[in-house]
Amino acid sequence: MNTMCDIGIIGMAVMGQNLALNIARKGFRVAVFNRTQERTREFVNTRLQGEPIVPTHSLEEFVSVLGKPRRIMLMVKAGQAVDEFMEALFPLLEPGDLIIDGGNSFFQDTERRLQEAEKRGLLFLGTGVSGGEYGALHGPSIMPGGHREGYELVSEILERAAAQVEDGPCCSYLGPGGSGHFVKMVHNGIEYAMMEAIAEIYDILRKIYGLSSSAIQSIFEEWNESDVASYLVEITGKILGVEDPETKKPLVDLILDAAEQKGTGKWTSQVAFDLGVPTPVINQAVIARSLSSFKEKRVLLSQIWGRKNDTALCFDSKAKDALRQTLFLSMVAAFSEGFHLLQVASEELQYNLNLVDIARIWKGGCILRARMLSSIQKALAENPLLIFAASEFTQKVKESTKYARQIVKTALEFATPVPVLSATLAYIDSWTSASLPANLLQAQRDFFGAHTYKRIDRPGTFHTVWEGETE
Ligand code: NBP
Repeated sequence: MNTMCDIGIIGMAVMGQNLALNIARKGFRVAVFNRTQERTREFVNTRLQGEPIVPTHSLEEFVSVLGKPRRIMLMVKAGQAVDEFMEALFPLLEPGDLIIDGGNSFFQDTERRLQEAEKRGLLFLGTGVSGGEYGALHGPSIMPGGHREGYELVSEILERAAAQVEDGPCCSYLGPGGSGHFVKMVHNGIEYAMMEAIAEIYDILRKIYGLSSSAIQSIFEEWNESDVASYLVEITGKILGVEDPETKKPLVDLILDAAEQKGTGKWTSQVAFDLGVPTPVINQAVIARSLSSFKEKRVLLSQIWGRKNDTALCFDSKAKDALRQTLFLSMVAAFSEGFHLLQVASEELQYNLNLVDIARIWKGGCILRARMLSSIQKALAENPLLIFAASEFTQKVKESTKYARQIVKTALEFATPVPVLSATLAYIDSWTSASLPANLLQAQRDFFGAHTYKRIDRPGTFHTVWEGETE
């Protein structure tokens, strides 16, 4: 019997442990290693139930138990840890061996690492893994990019470990270079936007309509059977139902309202700016997290402003429907921005991405999984400029826009900030406006900087002396 391992995983924190168990339960033999040995020991002692998992205690031992060509997956903290492990692995590996970085690495780091691996004759895959702890164990969405020959070496393992949906495993080779991590970064940007949209709807429900957490819980549970059905709506319902064991209050009411972030949302916005792709909904979600983190200053200013949270509106089924339609619109806008960014990146960075396939592998296992992804697959197959403009969506988006205007207006009247919901409207209204006030911007630019402008009534480039000569 071959006792060599089919794959090795480095990094035994939550993701590495669960992925190792998942792969082993599919019948593959998995070697594991962690910088701090205690973590490996604890994993072996507390979680193994006869799975074919081989704990190792040095990198040399780890490499020695792997079948050739060796397949090694790093599930460590993104950044320096990945570089350190790669440096340590290089002298132990042979040409044709494969390193997979399964963490949330920045795609430009992945491009660099791929070249470093290539110089040594090694294969490299930068692979996004979405689904958190549960997904890693039961089937995540896996987004690999890099050397195609590398993917061939692990396709069977990754595709069997991935979540399965009606049209296949949620894992597919995405493209060359850092494309896998690029797609995962955009996935996280969309995730930020959807989370913030849900949070803003929750805020309206509790502050303007005065609903309790348990009443809001029922609404999200109901919505999870509708056009906004998704993992994030589902977990929101569950979260709102959890009681703090000590105080017996809803736990969510006791959590400090200061959001943290690890950077993938910010990278999405930064890259979108670099590529000239408008992503206001995602950007506002990133900004909302940063602003929330200034808790003490907000408390001080709210006292100076004399802000009170008087609830005033009566909640009824019309309001509930309008809020659902508003959430639907923000979700579609977030996906539109994300797929637009992927489309432009695919051309600019020569990733040759298959957007329909990306929508498919997001349908299961990952944080973005949502009922609307089946419609998004169809919309993308039409190859529209933007998803919300595809025939699959136009009518419904137009309809939802009317409701979103009412909701955003109400929120503004009550000074309840809804940056993502209002950015959603601004995004759709801007894209569907034949005329924007950029004519005035061009005039201003020409006034102070002689930047020139174009006219609508004749070709050419023009400059005007807008007032008397300055010299
Ligand atoms: P963490 O991101 O918390 O990283 C912990 C692991 O990194 C441990 O194995 C730790 O080893 C190792 N590590 C660190 Br920290 N610094 C190191 C260094 N300088 N050298 C060597 N090893 C080092 O783990 P995670 O939450 O399981 O996530 C793993 C990757 O997957 C990350 O890139 C993460 O962004 C990504 N991801 C996470 C999730 C999630 O839900 N958690 C979801 C999707 C993707 P030690 O035990 O010796 O400290």
